[in-house]
Amino acid sequence: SINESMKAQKTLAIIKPDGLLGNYTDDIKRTILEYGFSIVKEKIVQLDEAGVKIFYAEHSSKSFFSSLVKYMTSGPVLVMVLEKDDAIADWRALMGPTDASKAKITHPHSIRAKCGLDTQNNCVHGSDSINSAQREISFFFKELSADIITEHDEL
Ligand code: RTP
Ligand code: MG
Repeated sequence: SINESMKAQKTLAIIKPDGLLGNYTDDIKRTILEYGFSIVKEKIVQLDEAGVKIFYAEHSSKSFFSSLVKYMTSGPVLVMVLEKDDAIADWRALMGPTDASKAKITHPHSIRAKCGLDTQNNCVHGSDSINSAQREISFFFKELSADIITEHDEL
């Protein structure tokens, strides 16, 4: 079928607490749809410390980790599964660089340039690889993890 031949890829996107608080959700979702993604799943969640520590485990030894945990638990987030051809790379490109203050100069049309503030408060998350996308999608949406091997299936 056409759908099968297009090899749509899924990625996990999060509108972080500053994004929800700043009322950027509608703008970001409009941009997502304009760029040809479909929003397969979405839900609002309040993360707790334990959840963030698992979700961002790769950063557990970084100096900014405790600050990141505080930030990501400071309010609700909107979690979405996005789908399109090359969804992982295309969503990362649309978000822009991690440091939103630099994004404003180098990638002024990116989401982080428009909605973010600095290297921590950058409004959105995106999976950075196929493995991350599978792990992160199954972390939030267990029902999509049937064909995915995950080490976090207790959540
Ligand atoms: P994300 O995982 O949220 O999509 O962001 P990213 O790939 O662009 O950046 P990453 O290196 O994975 O960092 C994860 C999140 O940690 C916060 N951070 N704070 N204070 C700091 O120096 C610092 N560096 C990173 C940001 O919220 C970043 O998005
Ligand atoms: Mg990352």
